[in-house]
Amino acid sequence: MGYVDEVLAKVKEKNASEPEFIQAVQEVLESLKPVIDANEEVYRREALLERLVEPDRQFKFRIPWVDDKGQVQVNVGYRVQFNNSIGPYKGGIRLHPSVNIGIIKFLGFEQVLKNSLTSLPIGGGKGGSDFDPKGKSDREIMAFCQSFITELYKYIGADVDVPAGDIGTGAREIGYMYGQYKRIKGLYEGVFTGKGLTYGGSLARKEATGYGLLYITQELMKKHGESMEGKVVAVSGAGNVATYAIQKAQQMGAKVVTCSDSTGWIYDPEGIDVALLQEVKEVKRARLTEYAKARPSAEYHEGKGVWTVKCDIALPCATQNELLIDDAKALVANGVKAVCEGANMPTTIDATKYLQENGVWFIGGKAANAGGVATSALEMTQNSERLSWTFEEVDAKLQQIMVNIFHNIDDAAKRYGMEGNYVAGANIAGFEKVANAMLAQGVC
Ligand code: NDP
Ligand code: 2IT
Repeated sequence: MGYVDEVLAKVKEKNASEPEFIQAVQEVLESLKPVIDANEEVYRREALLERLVEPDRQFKFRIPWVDDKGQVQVNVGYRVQFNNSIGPYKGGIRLHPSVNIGIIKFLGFEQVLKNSLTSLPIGGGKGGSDFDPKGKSDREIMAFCQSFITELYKYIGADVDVPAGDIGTGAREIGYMYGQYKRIKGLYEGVFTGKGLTYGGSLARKEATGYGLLYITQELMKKHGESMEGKVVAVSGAGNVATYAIQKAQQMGAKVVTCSDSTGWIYDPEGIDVALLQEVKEVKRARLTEYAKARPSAEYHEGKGVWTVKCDIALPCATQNELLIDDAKALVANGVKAVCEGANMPTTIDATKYLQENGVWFIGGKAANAGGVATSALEMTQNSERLSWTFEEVDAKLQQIMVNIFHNIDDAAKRYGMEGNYVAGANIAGFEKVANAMLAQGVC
């Protein structure tokens, strides 16, 4: 058995109850085979892959908080510090009832390679809780966030581990978490990113993941002699990533005809009205039925269905494993040209292979959604300098970073004879930098 297969077999055996983690590792290791084969002796001796797939450390803790009825509630919190060979641990905090250690580990593992691709000095980590922010009052959200940080503060710091947003964690939650950290530590430091603009946040961070997704998609189209102008785009999700992906796609002249949340989806043949979507989701925190009520051109459907719509470009921006093999078949049958992942691991391994085998240009999340964390790193830089850059400055840097990522992953795939396989290219380019840093730093 080759080194990759041996390590993969061990990962499967040791983490049998963590299917998402196994999926993430499998996708990466299998595509790294040519690189590993070329360096097998050194990597084996150094146990490089065994070290890469085992987090540096992981924390699990109780989060007690009091709801509006006076009832004590208990949630579980996690932080996985995966790898800090190229910079402090960096990655978001997910608040969703589905959160467990396997989900946080898969996200942390992907974050290591994604952060490497940004070319900025950030390692990988991820955290979260099974707390469900839906339907909670502001006071309940604050009580939860304060309790979460009362435990987490021990493990984070501006040069140690810098959390940010993810599903269920936006500016409101980051604000409460930052306030509690500052209160306990007595330190005003850039320990979170995605902060409010009045206390150290960066302009364009809110937009960055969605905008970055479109900057790389545009570069992909350009390589294939196409542009975004006039393209029909299907987006899933209706949160932070989806909203700003839709906005930027429309600024580029495309028409986005769908969005979705966990209960249903919208088909709006005239193009999604972003201002209305922001009002429904960011201000009212309501369901997409409210969007359909206010927009005569929109149809609302219960359940899943975004990928059944005819489109040129599909951008999954909701959550993991939301684009399955049958969705991939429907997209191909409808003539999709490109699929770029705004979410983390939204496409299953078989669906990814089907899309690639049928000539669809596919960029995985590690590259395609790296604009969010890249801009987080720019927020860290601004905090260190005690300066804030203009929206245009940050946006221009983001654009350059995404264009560079595209060319790096394209080149990496070419170097190993896999031209056009941007998934392999991203895994290889992300891995090379981390692997070199790990080898240079010795056994640790
Ligand atoms: P938000 O919480 O803002 O939005 C998530 C959206 O996805 C909501 O519309 C939500 O619907 C939907 N969704 C979540 N879980 C499910 C589910 N199990 N089934 C169906 N729909 C679901 O999160 P973000 O936009 O920040 O994150 C979206 C994805 O992008 C995630 O995979 C995240 O890890 C990834 N990502 C985020 C970055 C960021 O900067 N925020 C950066 C890079 C990647 P509902 O409201 O009904 O739950
Ligand atoms: O998945 C991700 O890259 C994020 N949720 C953003 C992480 C960050 O630190 O900005």
